Amino acid sequence: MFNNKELFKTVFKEQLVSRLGRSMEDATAGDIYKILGGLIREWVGQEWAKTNQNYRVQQEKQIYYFSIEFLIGRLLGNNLLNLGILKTVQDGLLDLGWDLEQIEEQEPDAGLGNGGLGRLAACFLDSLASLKYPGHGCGIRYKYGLFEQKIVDGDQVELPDNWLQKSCVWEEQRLDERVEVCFWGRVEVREKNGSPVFDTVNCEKVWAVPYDVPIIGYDSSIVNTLRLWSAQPSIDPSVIKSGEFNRHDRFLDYTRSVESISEFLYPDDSSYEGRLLRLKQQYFLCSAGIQNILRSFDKLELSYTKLPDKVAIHINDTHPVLVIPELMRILMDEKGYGWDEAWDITTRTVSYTNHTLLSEALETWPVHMVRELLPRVYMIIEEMNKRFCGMLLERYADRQYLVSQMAIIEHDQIKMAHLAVVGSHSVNGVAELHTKLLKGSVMKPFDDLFPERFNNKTNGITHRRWLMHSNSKLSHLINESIGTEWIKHPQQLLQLKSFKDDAAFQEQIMNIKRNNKLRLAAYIAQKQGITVDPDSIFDVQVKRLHGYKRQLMNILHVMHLYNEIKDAPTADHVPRTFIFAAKAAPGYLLAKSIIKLINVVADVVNKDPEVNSKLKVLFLENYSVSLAERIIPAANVSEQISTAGKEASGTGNMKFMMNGALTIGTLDGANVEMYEMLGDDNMFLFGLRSEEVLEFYKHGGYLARDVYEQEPWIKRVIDQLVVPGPFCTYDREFELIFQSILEHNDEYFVLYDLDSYAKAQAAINEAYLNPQDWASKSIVNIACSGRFSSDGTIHQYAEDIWDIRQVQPSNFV
Ligand code: 26Q
Repeated sequence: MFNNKELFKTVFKEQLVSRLGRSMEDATAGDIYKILGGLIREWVGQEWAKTNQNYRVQQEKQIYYFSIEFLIGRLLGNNLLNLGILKTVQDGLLDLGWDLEQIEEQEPDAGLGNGGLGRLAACFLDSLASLKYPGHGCGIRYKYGLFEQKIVDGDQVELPDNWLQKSCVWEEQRLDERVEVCFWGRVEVREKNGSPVFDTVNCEKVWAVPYDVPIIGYDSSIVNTLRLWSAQPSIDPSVIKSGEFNRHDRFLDYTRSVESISEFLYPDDSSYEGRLLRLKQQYFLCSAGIQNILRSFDKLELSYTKLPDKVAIHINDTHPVLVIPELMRILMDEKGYGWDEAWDITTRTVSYTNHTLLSEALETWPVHMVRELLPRVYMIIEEMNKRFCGMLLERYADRQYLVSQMAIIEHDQIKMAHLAVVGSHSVNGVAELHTKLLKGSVMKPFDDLFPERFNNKTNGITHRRWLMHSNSKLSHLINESIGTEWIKHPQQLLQLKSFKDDAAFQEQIMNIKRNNKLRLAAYIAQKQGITVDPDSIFDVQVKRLHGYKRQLMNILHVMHLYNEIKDAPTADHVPRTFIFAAKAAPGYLLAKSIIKLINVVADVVNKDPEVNSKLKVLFLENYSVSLAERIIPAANVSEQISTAGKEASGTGNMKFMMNGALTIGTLDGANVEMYEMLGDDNMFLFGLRSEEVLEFYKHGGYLARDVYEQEPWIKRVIDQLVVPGPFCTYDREFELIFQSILEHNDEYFVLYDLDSYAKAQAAINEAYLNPQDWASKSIVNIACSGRFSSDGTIHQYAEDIWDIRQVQPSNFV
């Protein structure tokens, strides 16, 4: 049906009538979306069932990717692309009077994540299915995704993201596969055949109900599964009769507390209740996921010692680390294994990725909290700690300090990263520099102890979503120039290098970019009523708002440009449009005041007729996957300006590169590997190196106040934060920002790097004045970006960590 436009149109119209009771003439865009999504979901059902059946029959080893976040965004466009039916559907709908793009916009973003870590999980699922690997996601079906951001008078306001309101066309509830998860209770020990047996009594039971989302591979005939768990009350009628729920309000309390488990991504953790809820979420995911894996494994009728041959479990940061004690618990308490055997099975099955070196993001949980909520799991963690410390004591008899430094439990806190390293067979960082720093700093003693465990896997992005879907014109131009082999082998994009000096190709590249800029300009005009000049440099910084990402440095530089223009209004300036989008964590006040500052500066700059033909500033609200897909193809300049050593990898950097933007950046995260390919000719580097930053942290020697006193233009912009003037309406308006720099000595070296940043920005202006040269650099960026396809990353995980193989659907029964 989907390969024949006329047939598609006929079926589509029939469905519209039979399912919705609507004729084509009366249908809304929402109706069209619903019918189209439903049709596709049904159509992939066959291949979904076939994939699952064959995985079962052929007993292929499966990888389960556990993540507290899956930032998958919209699925319609990508599913059409991967199924190879985009064109038929697009043309068919056009005949019926509808523009596919408009239909795609009907789909709410599945915002089940807040940034890089969650988006990486989504890119990995796309690569797994496209490369025919048996790999699935395991996550939580949050009722509300990451908050919707509104900007009101320059301030961020958070609204709930009720993405399921209109029901999700892709998901399938599988009630028959629900499992029970237990909280609280008390552990009782009894003896059976001379061995202790542990029972948890009086626990609170919760149903974990799976909702499956098909993950469709690109031209692969593989449909893998993202299984999202939802919490529902589990009430045994006998319990109600027995009187425990004789009071209606207690029943309601229970129901509320259960449903809250899968209600919000990142519950507010400023209170004890909030933190407890987060811990509940983590265990809920781990326990449901592990029970589910073991249930499938049971069907193979193999010994559990064979589990690592059939299953790999990967944990995306430490949030799902409780899979380790949970697997131990089931193997020992339910399957009858002893500690050593269970430990061997568990560690050979689990692997772990670290995504951050920031100390505030390294998870710890108070012992009492885990002990109360998960008494049996706590006993197992305690035993792990005891055994591990015992081993350390023997090995490091002369260096006892290492024992407390490496312990899993210390000062009544459980260190989840230590638990992850000790309980898994592989630990990886997400870019070469990050892995080097991980091995050399926070994880140093672990790397000394288990050197074979540590490895690097540089992140990647799916070129299907981030190039083929979001920038289809560029994708088609590439096909015309180097053929289509790059689609399956993205490293082939390197062939584009031979076009870098081809004037006709350069012009085509620049035309596509200009069209993308016009499309973004139209969006901006519609949303904010502001016109932007498509011939200005579109300079973009879009990512979570965080001190280390240094959006502040960017906006301080913009304030400086404003000052320069005001000082010499008739001087020449290369016109620039600075575009920001970012969400700040609701409780992160400094980040919120940076959002406010950006909005204030935007307002001043955009309204000043002396300035606004040369400089514009936009803050686009509610940054999300779909907004990223609109913004990134339109960028000329990509801002990747984190304090060196702080950004584990970054993945936005790769998306911009793949879309032909030039990067202004520090030698941080994966920027280092981009630079290795691009060199000084094709990237604008500036700022401190990570070794220098570390040296300052260790030995001091940096005083932000010195820079402030010695560089007049910097003093001027810093003062403008607190002295009434163009950007500050009342005395000390941006005091928080001012203090973070001068009182707290600029933790992220914003002032230190500001001058070198301004010089790199000036170099960009120079380069932009030569359009051929700029186009050539842009082409080299696209050509080198294939190295950062998540396909390459997934092949490495598959081979080095998971030991899984690509399947051949042609052999499917
Ligand atoms: C930790 C403790 C308590 C509460 C929350 C958290 C928490 C939540 C989310 C800690 C970290 C995160 C998310 C981290 C993240 O997104 N890291 C990014 O991962 C990307 C993929 O590897 C990298 O490219 C980015 O550099 C990294 O910042």
